[in-house]
Amino acid sequence: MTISRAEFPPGFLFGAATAAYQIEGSGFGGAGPCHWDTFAATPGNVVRAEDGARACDHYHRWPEDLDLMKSAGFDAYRFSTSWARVMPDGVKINPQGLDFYDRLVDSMLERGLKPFQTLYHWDMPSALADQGGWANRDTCHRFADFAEAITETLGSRVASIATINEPWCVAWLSHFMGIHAPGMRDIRATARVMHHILLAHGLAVERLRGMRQPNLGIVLNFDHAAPATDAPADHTAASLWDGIFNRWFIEGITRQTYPENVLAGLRPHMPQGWRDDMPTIGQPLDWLGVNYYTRHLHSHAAGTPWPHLRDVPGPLPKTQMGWEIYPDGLQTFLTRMARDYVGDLPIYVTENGMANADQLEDGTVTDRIREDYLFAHLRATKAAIEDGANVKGFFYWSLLDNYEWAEGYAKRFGLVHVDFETLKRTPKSSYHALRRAIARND
Ligand code: IFM
Repeated sequence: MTISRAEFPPGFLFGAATAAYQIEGSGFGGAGPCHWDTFAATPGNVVRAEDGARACDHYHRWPEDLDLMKSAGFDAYRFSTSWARVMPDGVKINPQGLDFYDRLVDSMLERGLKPFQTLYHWDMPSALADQGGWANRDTCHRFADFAEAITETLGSRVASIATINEPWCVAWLSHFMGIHAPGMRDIRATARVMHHILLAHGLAVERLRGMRQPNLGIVLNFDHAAPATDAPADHTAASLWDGIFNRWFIEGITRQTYPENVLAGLRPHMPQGWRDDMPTIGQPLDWLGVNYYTRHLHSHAAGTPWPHLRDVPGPLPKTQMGWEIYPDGLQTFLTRMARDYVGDLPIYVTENGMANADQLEDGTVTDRIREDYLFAHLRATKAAIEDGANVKGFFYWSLLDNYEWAEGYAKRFGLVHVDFETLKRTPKSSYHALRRAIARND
């Protein structure tokens, strides 16, 4: 069942999201190496050791990609500006990199697309990774410098700026689980990054507020955490996961505290004096970005070290990533954010989408399963608005099939199919379904 623009409040924005490293091609335009280049070059980290050197070649093909968004009828485009492209050594400006984003933003505006910029979507310059990356407190100050430099160029033209994309991935997935760059499995580094990534956010907000830059926010990802059984130990496991994934970052920002059940494990490893940073972290936001994909079921893992938990496969249909399709979780998080944390502050669904083993046949891709996923999540968004959440827009992840990090190019999230040999773009049936829904005003 489809949906129409008229079912959302006036001014609600529809768009799509991408990220620099996943689409641009990090080998072009004088970009410096980033930690994903080296992570991918280390055997075993990324499927087929694929990297983002060429990706979708958006660096050269961006006019076609912006045209695709205009033809879809989108109101806004969520993109990221690569730190390693703008500052190849993490410090000095690469004018070619700035020019690229300068042209890109102008061209969005020419097409009537509101630019929603993200400052950090994971492309840490290798020169800073060499000095410890996010485990090093100094990186937070370098990030504020980057935020200031790029905002001097783009700030007057972008509609909004998010500091960080998905701090949980930057911290836990990358430093505790070792799945994303830099691929560490170290609880001390994890505790530091869990805190430093929010400090980087706070320092950047402070710097940009000093420049009178409006519409500052952050993009957090949320994972519905449910107990695998009714056993009290499984409830405890689910609630700890909820703390690690869903509460740590939003509570740091809105309450200037971290959840006790997570500190129980991380406290001995936190950087000295971390409490003194909480006022910087807890500055008011202008909006909150919610990324939502799935839920996980958790059980207590007896005899394992803290956090004593493991997830077990759930019964619901799954995407190509193996993620359960659970749209109710989106409604839950949007209403929970409004009720418990941000009140009336504008909330955007900054990412939602699914990977699917799409097939190009006779020049077309029919992905009804993605249409169903998309419309179910749009309905969940609408339900949250009816519950009172001030949700102002929805960005599908992603415009294009792209570099899915440790999964390489095999997992396809796009509304538009990309042939990674020829780089030809083919809009899928989901692209056309969303275009028709946005155009409908009845
Ligand atoms: O591809 C990623 C994106 O970079 C961040 N959010 C989740 C997406 C799908 O895994």
